[in-house]
Amino acid sequence: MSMGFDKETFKKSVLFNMKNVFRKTVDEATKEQMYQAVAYAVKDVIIDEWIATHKEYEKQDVKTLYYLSMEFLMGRALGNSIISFMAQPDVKDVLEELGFDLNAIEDQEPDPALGNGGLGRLAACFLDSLATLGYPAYGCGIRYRYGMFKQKIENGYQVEIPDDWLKNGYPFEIRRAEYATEVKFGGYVKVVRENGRERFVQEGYQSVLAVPYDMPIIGYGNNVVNTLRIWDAQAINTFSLDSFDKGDYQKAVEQENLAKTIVEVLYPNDNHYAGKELRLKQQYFFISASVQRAVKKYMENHDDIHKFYEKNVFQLNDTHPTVAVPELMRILLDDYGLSWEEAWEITTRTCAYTNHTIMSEALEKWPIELFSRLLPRIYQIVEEINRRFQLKISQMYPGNQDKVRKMAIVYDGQVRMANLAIVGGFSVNGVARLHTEILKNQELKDFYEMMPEKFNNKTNGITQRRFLLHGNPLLSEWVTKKIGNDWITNLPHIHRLAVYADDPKCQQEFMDIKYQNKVRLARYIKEHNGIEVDPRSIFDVQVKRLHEYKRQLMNILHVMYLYNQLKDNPNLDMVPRTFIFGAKAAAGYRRAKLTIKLINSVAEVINNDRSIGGKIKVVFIEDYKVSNAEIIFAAADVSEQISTASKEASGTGNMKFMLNGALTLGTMDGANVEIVEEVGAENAFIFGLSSDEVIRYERDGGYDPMEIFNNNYEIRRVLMQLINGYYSPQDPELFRDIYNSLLNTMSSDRADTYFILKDLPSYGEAQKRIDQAYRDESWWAKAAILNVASSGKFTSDRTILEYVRDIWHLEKVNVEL
Ligand code: GPQ
Repeated sequence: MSMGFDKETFKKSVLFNMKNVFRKTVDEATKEQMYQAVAYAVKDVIIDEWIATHKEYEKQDVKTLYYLSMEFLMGRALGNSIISFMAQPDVKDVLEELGFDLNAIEDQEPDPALGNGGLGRLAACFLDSLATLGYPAYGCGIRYRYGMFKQKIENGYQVEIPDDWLKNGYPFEIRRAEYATEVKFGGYVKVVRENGRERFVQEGYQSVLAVPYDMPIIGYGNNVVNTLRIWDAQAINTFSLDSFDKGDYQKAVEQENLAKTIVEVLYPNDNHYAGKELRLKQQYFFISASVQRAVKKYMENHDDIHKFYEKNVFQLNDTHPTVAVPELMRILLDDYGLSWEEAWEITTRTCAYTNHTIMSEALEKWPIELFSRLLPRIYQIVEEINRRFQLKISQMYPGNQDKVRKMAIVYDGQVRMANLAIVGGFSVNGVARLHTEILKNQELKDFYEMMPEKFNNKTNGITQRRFLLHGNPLLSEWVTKKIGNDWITNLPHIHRLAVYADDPKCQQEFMDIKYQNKVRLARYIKEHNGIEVDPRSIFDVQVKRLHEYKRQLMNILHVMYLYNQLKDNPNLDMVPRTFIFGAKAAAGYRRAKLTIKLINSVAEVINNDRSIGGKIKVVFIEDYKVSNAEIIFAAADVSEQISTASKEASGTGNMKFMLNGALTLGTMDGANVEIVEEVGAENAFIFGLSSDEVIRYERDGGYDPMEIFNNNYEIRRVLMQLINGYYSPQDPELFRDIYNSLLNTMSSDRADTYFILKDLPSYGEAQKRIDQAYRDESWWAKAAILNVASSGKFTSDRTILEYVRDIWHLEKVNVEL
């Protein structure tokens, strides 16, 4: 037990908070009120540690990491917090004494979904590991009024419902009005001459007040509580406003509106840049507030701004926070009066950039017109960074205009944020070995050649505290019984499980646990989808954002193929299979949404066809999110990681499945490569083109999907079913766009951009191998246990230790009570 948790005190605290917040006794309380009262009681438990942690940081004058991210996909806090101060059994008891079930109470909490997918969830895992390892760190982000939308499926179509997560208040957060900060937009830059020097002042601007809310990030069993600081926007008091006094009523109203709209909603795009003005406002809003605050905090205890980088490091989570580079420059130049050279030295020693994709549609390129209108002073600084950098290019590569064209920061009417992030920092990292190699050798080749010392790899990881300890209590207890509990903070030790992989009794125990977890998921599916699934069937799962490169379409085309085989031969010898999908499509991504409709249409036909004897079921789980993900990973037999090789930077779901004993069905892409390296190719099902092959086809051509269509009867049959109304009798044209995307070269893109037809035959082969392998239960159990046992590398604790060692150089802090 840590954190001075005491069962009786906790119980009193629940009763006290129930009375104080709701004026109720527990027997009058709803489950939702009980959740709130328990959450406040949790805050009571950790508040002293939260204070003590920051006292200790101050006392030791530590170096601090600011993890700057537009997204933090936290998931629910309650269950995870209780686990962190190691009081789960006691809290469970207390609630039972009060007549409540802990699981049901946890279910009352809305998932704070301030993120889209992998990138936002990675940030959340990193915060968990940083606190658990005892490193001083802030997460800095936006307190979106509406997070990731809730997904309903109506008539097979995705419908988006606003996520009003703050509706009942969020008990874990604390508003910190004392740190409110002004952020300025628009206007123009005036040059004033002051004792022989030029000074730049922004005038005629609109501004908003950034107000931070802090959420506790609780380390596991170590008394450390870090902070996720998310910024809300408020109008600057309109009546003391200069422009209002001048009668500029219009401007006062505009500022009011700006504040309201700026944090209104998370953009629901994953791996996709939409170029919206409001998005750039969001970026500058939270970056300006975070950077201003970091500088102020530093100067409260130090007197030399020149050494800022010794005590502060900014990690940019993709290019979204890249305005941190010119913003820090602005503060150093304009507020502290440093020279350009001094400011640049500090900035480039403070900032570091993580790249999360090579997908070109994700590249942020802001039109100069928009950028300079919204951020006039920042744009000036970017122009100067660019001017000096272009000069450097010309010095290094005299006369080579091609280098300038490719590497310039401002070019062709656009501000290229990735180039700015690379030039403005001291580190550039990819998120899996293969991804980093592709960055160095293809996407960022010119930068790598010019500044190889900046480039490094940090293979992603996940927190085992949420995705095994919390999400899979049965397996968790089993692992602990076998090897002790230090895997919770030292995942590589889970390798000690390997010796049990061959033991028939252990295999049986493992399969029983998997079965119980499948029953739990089946119950969830029955409750939420009304579909019955058989927990004895193979649970074959693909859950992740819907994107063409992730190839959910290939998965469902294969299901259509299998169904055809079954219709031809109802006695086909196959292990019953439940194909489970979960995916949100960006609201404006039409083909992705149509793919959801296709999956549901196929499900409708197959699930209602009695003639196939229930050998295939297809389930689309509504509203895939962190809380149901925990249940899904625990129940999976097969983990579908089937992206076109080279396209998935890393993937992190793949790691969560592995940790829970699912076998990977995947391409040699992203972190799959390293997963296979750890567990052995014989314990996974690998198929498809390699990244080199994909890149070669993309460069040289030579792939014609029509050839496959013409020569492969089974594939042709499936494709024809997309346009003959087989799955959409009322509207045979419904899936024409999907058909076209695979075959039609009339569109501007190459047909079958993601090599779905090319990989489909080898995918089908791999699926057959799975069918065969599952029949040998002992083999399967062994392979599954070996997957769990080999997952040690993929803890985010390891990832964080590597960031600390190579990039951040933080010191571990001990918090004694
Ligand atoms: N990723 Cl650029 C996102 O989730 N959203 C994005 O906008 C971008 C990347 C993912 C990426 O697709 C996965 O392969 C990674 O595992 C993940 O970031 C974390 O690095």
